[in-house]
Amino acid sequence: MHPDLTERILQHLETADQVDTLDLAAKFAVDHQKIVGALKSIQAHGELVNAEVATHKSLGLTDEGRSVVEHGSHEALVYAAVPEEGIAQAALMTAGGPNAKVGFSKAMSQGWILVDKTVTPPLVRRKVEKITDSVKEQLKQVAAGKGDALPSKDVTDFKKRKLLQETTTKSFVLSRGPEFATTLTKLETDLTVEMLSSGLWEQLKFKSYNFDALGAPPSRGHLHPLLKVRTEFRQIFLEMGFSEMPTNNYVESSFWNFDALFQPQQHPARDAHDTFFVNHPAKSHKFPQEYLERVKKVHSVGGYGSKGYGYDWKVEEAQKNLLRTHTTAVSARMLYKLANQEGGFKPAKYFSIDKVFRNETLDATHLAEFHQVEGVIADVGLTLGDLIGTLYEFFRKLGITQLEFKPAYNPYTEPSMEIFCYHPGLGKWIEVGNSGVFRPEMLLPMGLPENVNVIAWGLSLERPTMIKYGINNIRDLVGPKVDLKMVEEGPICRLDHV
Ligand code: FB9
Repeated sequence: MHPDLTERILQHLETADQVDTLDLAAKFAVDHQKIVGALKSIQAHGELVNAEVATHKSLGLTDEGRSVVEHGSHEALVYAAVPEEGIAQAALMTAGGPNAKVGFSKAMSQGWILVDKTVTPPLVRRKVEKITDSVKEQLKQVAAGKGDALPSKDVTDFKKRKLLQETTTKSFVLSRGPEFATTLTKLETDLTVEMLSSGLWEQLKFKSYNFDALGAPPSRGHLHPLLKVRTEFRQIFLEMGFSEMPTNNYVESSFWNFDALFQPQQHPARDAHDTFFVNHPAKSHKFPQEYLERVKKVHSVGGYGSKGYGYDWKVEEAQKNLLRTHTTAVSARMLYKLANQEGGFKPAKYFSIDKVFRNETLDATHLAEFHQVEGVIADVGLTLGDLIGTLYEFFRKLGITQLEFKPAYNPYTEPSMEIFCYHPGLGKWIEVGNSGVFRPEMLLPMGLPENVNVIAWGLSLERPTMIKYGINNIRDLVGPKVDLKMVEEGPICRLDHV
């Protein structure tokens, strides 16, 4: 919008009682939209002009109509394609251009050409020496803005042939308004104390409020994708009747992290190259003493039908503090409590979603810490079939229906299974977790009844989150190099519950 355009319009209205914005566009040789823009600006300054909406129907050329003006009508092109010696009709359909079929029938009805059937094959020949392409001439009239002169029957025919089209243009008929002026006064946007105290406000004009304006989005926090996916997982567990375990202790004793799970003290997982040991405090000293003795016994000489590992179990090893390597340490604590609670054992379903730490080789998808998602069910007579059925239900709620299980080994579960699924989004099979039935050597020293089995499974939170949000490198999801825009703009997480 030219700033002087508003004043040129107002000056025009000083002498003209009314004017159409289309005429102003022609007069000022500017696009009509610029006139409309200037009008909106004038109207924002008050009732300087009246503006009545006007609609104009006009004839306009279609793209095909413009092609006829440039190259000639379809019938004229067909006539021009007929040589002195004549031409087979099939050949003419090619030589006569993209609209040869329409052109042929129009040229025949105009008497410009004929079909000579006295020869074989029949040939199309010219019937007249020369033609006048009236269609082209009439459409040139429309292009020159003289469409009103066309006979109505021709207009109807050209519309039917999609050479002409009605166009409706909206414009405004302007006239001087009650607050007419030939210049725009500056609109104030703020009412100040000075204006009020001096009384100046009475001489000023104020910009009207725009109640449709959107408010400035307040700056606010944003949930990290991991937390969004955690919420979805938590919802699934709650829907399935699971209760969340208290996982607010990253530091754990080796006793609960390993010994309680019947993991032998020489197991490589307990080496410093796999586990982060804590120096301060280096040791835990408070354990349920009778339970500790039963753990010591089952490791060293066995019991409950097991022959144990046959080594000299040391409490000093069990006292060592570490950063928990799995949330199964928390599950062990919960199962011990379940076995020894007031009123005795009752069936339970627990879950946890929290950080675990492993001193492992780092790569694009693995850091030394990740969030483990774990589900645990304790009940009388549970079987591997119950575990498989529970896994199908759990993953169904994640949008996954095709599962496969592969026998695996864990020190604390037997049988154990790796879980694989066909991931529709990735279009391939992927590993999605591990699972198993806790061993009697783990459960019976806790004091759980002999007929109680505990099934459990685990997976990570990072892998599904990276897949869901299309992140390939774990360092783009967590750590100091994360682009906070990713956090801010990440969509809400909706797992495809099926
Ligand atoms: O999460 C894993 N993969 C996964 C999970 C979900 C997913 O998308 C959802 C379907 C929509 C996509 C992928 N994995 C386990 C498999 C692999 O990523 C693996 O490379 C990494 N694993 C971690 C441990 O690696 C050191 C994932 C983590 C894991 C593995 C096992 C357990 C927990 C976490 C366990 C357990 C367990 C077993 C028995 C009893 C109790 C707990």
